Amino acid sequence: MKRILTYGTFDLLHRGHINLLKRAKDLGDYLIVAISTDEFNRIKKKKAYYSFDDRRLILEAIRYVDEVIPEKNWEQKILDIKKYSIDVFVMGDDWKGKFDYLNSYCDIVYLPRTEGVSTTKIKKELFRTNEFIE
Ligand code: C2G
Repeated sequence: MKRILTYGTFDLLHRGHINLLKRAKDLGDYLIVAISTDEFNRIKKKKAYYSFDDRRLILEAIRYVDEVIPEKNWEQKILDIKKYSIDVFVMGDDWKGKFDYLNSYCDIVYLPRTEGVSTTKIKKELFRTNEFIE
């Protein structure tokens, strides 16, 4: 059984996230997603709208996702790869090269990001439309 691992905040879930998760799952048989905790998002300087528990509930409901674990720090990836016997580490290519140091532990795959959608873009558009609600 080929085991896949990916990391992310996955806030305000959108088609870019789903495309990533689908393609990651297509690379193997079992997909583990490490979701950034609220505390780690503060370190990443990312403010998630949904709490870790909400994001975990949402990710666990996705057909491509087999298991969700917490991402608490930048340093846990090697331990996770060993602990979960990971064959392939997957990230969107906005991270291209950043995790090549893991290639002595498993295969590394960077998948093209889905253009035209992002959580930041969603938040900006919501904020802008809100301005015009009477
Ligand atoms: N993604 C994508 N296309 C988009 C937006 C996101 O393919 N339009 C991918 C990202 O490349 C990432 C995953 O979806 O692989 C999750 O995106 P984020 O939640 O923004 O993840 P990030 O905050 O970059 O966290 O240790 C790694 C970090 O936790 C990654």
